[in-house]
Parts: sequence; structure tokens; C-alpha cells
Amino acid sequence: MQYKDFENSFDTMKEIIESKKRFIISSHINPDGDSIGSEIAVLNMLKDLGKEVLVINSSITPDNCLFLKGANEIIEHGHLTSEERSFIKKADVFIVLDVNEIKRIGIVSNILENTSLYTICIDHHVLSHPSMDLSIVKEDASATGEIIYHFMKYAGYRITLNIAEAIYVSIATDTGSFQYSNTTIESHKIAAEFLSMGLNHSHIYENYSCNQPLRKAHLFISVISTMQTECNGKIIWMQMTQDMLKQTKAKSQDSEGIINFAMNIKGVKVILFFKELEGEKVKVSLRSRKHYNVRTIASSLGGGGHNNASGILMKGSLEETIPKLLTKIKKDLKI
Ligand SMILES: [Mn+2]
Repeated sequence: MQYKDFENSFDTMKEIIESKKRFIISSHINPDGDSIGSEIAVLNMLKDLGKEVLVINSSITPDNCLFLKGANEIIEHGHLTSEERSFIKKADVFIVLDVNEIKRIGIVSNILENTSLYTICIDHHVLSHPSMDLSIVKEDASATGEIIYHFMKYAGYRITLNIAEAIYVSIATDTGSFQYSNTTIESHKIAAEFLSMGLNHSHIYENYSCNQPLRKAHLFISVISTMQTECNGKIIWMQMTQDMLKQTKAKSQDSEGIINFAMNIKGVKVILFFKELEGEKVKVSLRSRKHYNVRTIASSLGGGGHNNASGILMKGSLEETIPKLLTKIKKDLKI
């Protein structure tokens, strides 16, 4: 199998799962379908094995993931009860999914300060700081959910329909519904297996994709209207201000999908989406066509991700960061 090199890690993970009792699961800030889907898959897997589990994120769960069985159990860090806080103190294992840098999990990383938790990370981003006790990182996996699928198969754990739905959302999210270049025979095979189990893909599509709040459309209009092209349309960039979020009453995660819309424009090679944060900071999402590696640029500026989908957190205003990054992109990618 493609996961041959992972047998030792999978054995260790299985051993830890079977010998420990209390687990905490988390993922990155502003979670997406892969992070939430992976969390729900692992949550259900552990609960089916009789374990005690808390899923804690720094950010709220996106509305379109709430239909997944177990999503209502995900806790926002700011809303922890005293009972949950005492669970954290007694917990044995901390699993982070779809992220390999502790700082990307936000405020939840506080949990790691005072405990002797065994830490596990399962991810498909390029590993930059291996700081976990066990890191299972497979860069060419289409989604974190795909690695979880293979682990469960290897461990002999039952993939229930609830788990299959969560993993399906993971893979469908990160492959852009089986369209991006990271889509593989493997991702289709997993989907096919789930369909044969009775997974209703159109039910998932209706709940996950056709369930967007109206405010998202309003935000979409505001952001798309800032779209600018450079280098004969090879570079497209756009921005989202704090004002736009206030005016449309949207949340920052409502901007998900805008960049994919821009990616469909003919001739575009690189997309930059600048999102103004509070406190003179800008989050930049980068997307690119196959032969344009944006991860190297993102890494050189303290960010990371995949070759064709990366992110950077930059200090400064939109006015400062936009020209700075555009100049670097043109120079480094020779566009
Ligand atoms: Mn992912």
C-alpha cells in the first residue's frame, strides 16, 4: 500500500489509542471541511472504542459542517465549562489534525503548557517544526481525512457511516470536489467504497455546499469587486477589509470559496487573497496552478501549506503588504 512507510507510526498510534483513556482533539484556527471532518472521524472512532474524548477548537465550527454526526460536540475554547477544564487536566493524549504547527491551533495550544500529554499530529502539510511525540505527515495525501481512513483500515477499526461521511467531507473539501491536482485514484477509491456502504453523496452536497448563508453572498460581492489583475491576468489579487465584514455581518470564514471562484478564471496562474485582520495584520491566502510553487514563497515569509495552496500571516496594513508581496511573487515566480 501507499502507506507502507507509515506502518511503524500506525502501530504506535494504535498502541497509544488502545492503552490510553482520555483524548483531546484539535485543529487549526478557522477550521474547514478537512479539519472538522477529520476531527469528527477521530472523535467517532475513539468513542466507538469506548474512549473519553473532547474536541476543542479555537474558532467556531462552520455552519455547513454542523450536519455531520458529532459536530455539535465540538467545543469552542472560549466556552469551556469547569467540568471540561478538569477533563483537560486529566487527559492523556492530545491529537492535532490537519496542522503540524502548534501555533496554528490558536488559543487551544495553552492546553499543552501545564500537562504531560502525549501529542500526536496527523497532517498532509509539509512538516516544518516536528515538535510532537508522534507525527504522521503524508504530504501527498489528498486530505488529512485520507490518512485517517488508512490508519483505521490498518488498525482494523470499523468505519461506520458517520465516520465515512466525515472523511468524505474531508476529501471532497481538500480536492475541491475531486477536481484539484491532488485528486488521486486513491481518493476516488475511498469515495467509491463509501458510496457502496450507502453514503448519500447528494445529501452531503446539499448540506455542505448548498447551505450557505446569504451574508456570504454579500461578502462575496464586496471582495470580488476589489479584484485586480497583473501581468496580463496571470496574477489576480483581491482583498477583504474589516469594514466589509461589518457591513455584510459576515464572519471571516464566510470568505471560504471566493478564492476558488477566482481560480476558475482563464489564464490565471496565481491568486492572492489579502484579508485584513485586527491589529495591523494581514492574512494572505495563495493559490496557484500546478507548475507555480507558492509554498516556497509562503515559507520564506513565515507561512506554509502546499505547493499550490498556501497561507502567510503578514504584519502591516493592506496598503503595505499588497505591493510588497506582489513584487516578490513576480520576481520569484518569474511571471
Ligand atoms: Mn487539509
